[in-house]
Order: sequence, then C-alpha cells, then structure tokens
Amino acid sequence: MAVVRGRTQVGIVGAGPAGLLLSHLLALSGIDSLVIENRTRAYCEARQRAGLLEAGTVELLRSVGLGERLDAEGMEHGGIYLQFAGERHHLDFRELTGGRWVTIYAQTEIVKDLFAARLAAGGAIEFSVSGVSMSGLTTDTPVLSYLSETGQRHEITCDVIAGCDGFHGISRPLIPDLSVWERAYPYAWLGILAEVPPSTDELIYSRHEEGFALHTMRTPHISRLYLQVPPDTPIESWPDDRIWAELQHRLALPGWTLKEGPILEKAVTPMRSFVAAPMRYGRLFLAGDAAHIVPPTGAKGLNLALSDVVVLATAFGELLNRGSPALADAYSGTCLARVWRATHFSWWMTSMLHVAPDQDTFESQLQLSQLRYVTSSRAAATTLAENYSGYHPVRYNPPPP
Ligand code: RFL
Ligand code: PHB
Repeated sequence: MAVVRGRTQVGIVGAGPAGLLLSHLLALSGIDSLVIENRTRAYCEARQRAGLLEAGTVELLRSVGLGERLDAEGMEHGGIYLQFAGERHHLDFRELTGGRWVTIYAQTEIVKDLFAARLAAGGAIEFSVSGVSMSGLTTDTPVLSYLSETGQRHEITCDVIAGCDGFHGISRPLIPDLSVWERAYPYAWLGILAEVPPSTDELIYSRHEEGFALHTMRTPHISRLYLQVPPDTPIESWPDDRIWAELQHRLALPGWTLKEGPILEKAVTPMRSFVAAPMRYGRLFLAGDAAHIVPPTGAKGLNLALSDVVVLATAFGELLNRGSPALADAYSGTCLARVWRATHFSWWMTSMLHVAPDQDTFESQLQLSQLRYVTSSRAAATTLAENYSGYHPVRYNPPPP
C-alpha cells in the first residue's frame, strides 16, 4: 500500500484530556492539528479515572466554551473531611483560603465534552492507530508516522509534535538524556464505582490502621470509593462483599452510615510519583502524564495535565503565529515549577494517610501528629487547603490569530 503523506501544524499523539484540550485551544488560535489515538473513542470515553477539578481548571474549561455540562452537572465542594483515630474533621477551604473551592466532574465527562466539541468543529482525530513513530525532531519539519485502523501508513509533516500519550506512551522514550525522578509506593488503590447515593456531602480521606480509604462521588446517584491494597493485588481476591466490609471498617464513625449498592466497576491502580525533564526535545513537547505522574491522593494529575496544555498552546501560538520561540523555550521550566509543587503535595498527602507494610509505630505516631496538626492549626490547614484547591492556577489568554 502506498504511503499517504499529509501536513498539519501540530501533530498530537494521544486523545486523553491533555491532547484533546490542546487541539481545542489551538483551534481557538487558528492553528490546525491532527490528534492520533491508539484506542477507540468508546474506550477513551469510558476509562474511569479522575474526578476532582481545581477551581482554576473549572474556570479554564468555562473560559474556552467547555463549561455547559460541567456547570449543570459538576458538584462544587468547599472542603474535605480528614478522618483518623476514630475522629472526622472538616477542613473548610472557602473559609481558610478566602473563597476557594473544587468541583467533582468526572474525567470521562470532560473527555466526552472535548470529543463532542472537536468533532463538531471539524477537528481531525484518528482513532485505533498503531505503529506510531516520529522523525526529524531536531528539524523545523518533524514527521509523525502511523498506521491507520485499516493498516494504511500515514506520514504527516508537522511544525511541532505534542506527546500527550500518557505514562506508557511512545513519546517520552524518544527524548535523549532525560533526567528522571521516581518513587514507587508500596501500596495500590482499589477503586470502585457504585450505584448508590454518596453517604457524605464532602470527600472523606480516612487514615486507618488497616490502610487508607477514600469516599468520593460522581453524581448524586453514583459513589466512587477507594481502598489501599497491596501492589499487584489481583482484583479477583476482592469480591464485592469483601470490598464493602473493608470500606465499612475503614470509614466507620459512630452515628454515620455508609450506604451500599451494586458495584458497577472495580480496578486496581499502582501508586507512583514520576517527573521527567526537560519536557521538550527539539520540536517534540511532552504534556500531562507523558511527562509526570503523581499518586492520586492529592487529586492533581488531570489538573496538571490541563495546565501543561494551556502553557503549551500559548507557546505554540507565539511560535507558529508570530515566529517567537521564547515561550516554547521556557515551556519546560514554566511547567516544572507547578509539577514539583504538585509532586510534593501529592507525596505528602500520600505519606500522611497510607500505612506502609513495614511501617513501625514511630512512623504511625508521626502521621497521627501531622494529622492532628493539620486539623487544629489554621496555618497547617491553610497549607493543605491552598495546595489542594490549586496553588498555581493557570489562565488561558488566547493570542489573537
Ligand atoms: P491519559 O489520560 O493517559 O491519555 C493519554 C492518551 O494517549 C493514548 N496513547 C496513545 N495514542 C497513540 N499512540 C500511542 N502510542 C499511544 N499511547 C498512549 C492513550 O490511549 C490515552 O488516550 O493522559 P493525559 O491526557 O496526560 O491525562 C492525565 C490524566 O488522565 C491523569 O493524570 C488523571 O487521571 C490522574 N488522576 C486524577 N487527577 C486529578 O487531577 N484529580 C483526580 O481526582 C484524579 N484521580 C487519577 C485519579 C488517576 C487514577 N488512575 C486510574 C491512574 C484517580 C485514579 C484512580
Ligand atoms: C476521584 O473522585 O476519583 C478522586 C477524588 C480525589 C482524589 C482522588 C480521586 O484525591
């Protein structure tokens, strides 16, 4: 079969939240892009992941025309509960930070909104591609190559390429001399989606001697809950009854009831911190999970991915519409300041709330002391609240096309 050759300004690998929002923002600046994705649209729309958005992320999505369903269906939260040693404490973010809040709106819904917006605007997205490769990354005309669903080889000449292909993607390994910082945690999360109204008004983060548990939600009718489990736990070892019994145990509080319902979905996710730098090599730029991963305890991954893309879209606008490389040159450094803040916060929340398999009583006492401090000192509570609700919000100011 002959090779199909084509041309786009920005080649984007990956139709997750990062790749899709990037193509949406670029279109607002009059820049064309092609998104290639190795899964189907249905798979991308159903993949259960994040749920919690910082206020800055919500404002960003609203400001670029993606706020309609988010405003109708998102659930605004003004704080969280921290539970430990049989007590549940409320942290009031609005009061601590002068009005900040967060919103529950599932990543699946953001991805659906983005697909709908891109396809309605005639955006180019190729699903079910394979054999993705890149060449000419240090030239002004890098080439993105892939096999379409029908097995046809495509070679697309681009001005720049964005690697938005997640942690297991092909983009990051193409960057030579990458510096990497990494921490694997000795536990994982078992997450469930259950058909039952949430038993709480705000998220409950519970440190328990048997391990961490989190009660979060998706809608007024659907709850999402997580349990700390050993890494590589086979999901078959957790039948539904066992999951509910353990959640009842780790979230228990006198006078409060955890409602149970049918489990719609369950999966085990490993916990990792990972930062790679620089986030750029020649004309290839990494964004989102392709460049960095945080454990989900701080609810930062999706927020970071979307923040990267705002910085990147602005930099591409300057580079491609005005010929100015300054923001593209600053891209990695600009993002990494926010990435490291989120990496520290996520590590800190994770270390405070999980019980490691080899943990001694000294460490347990330090965790409990830290939790007592965060729930009794206004200064400590404010530190948590301002990081959780978003310390480095980004704004998108589209450059005039
Ligand atoms: P994604 O979502 O992984 O998308 C990457 C896309 O690239 C595709 N791909 C390829 N396409 C073409 N060719 C290839 N060779 C390809 N290789 C991969 C993939 O199929 C996919 O479609 O990365 P992106 O866009 O950077 O988005 C990052 C977020 O998905 C992630 O950070 C969050 O889900 C993390 N996260 C949370 N973040 C939050 O901000 N708040 C939360 O409450 C939150 N909770 C969570 C989370 C992640 C979790 N899991 C399962 C990891 C809770 C959990 C349990
Ligand atoms: C979620 O709603 O899935 C969620 C919320 C907060 C977290 C992690 C996950 O810290």
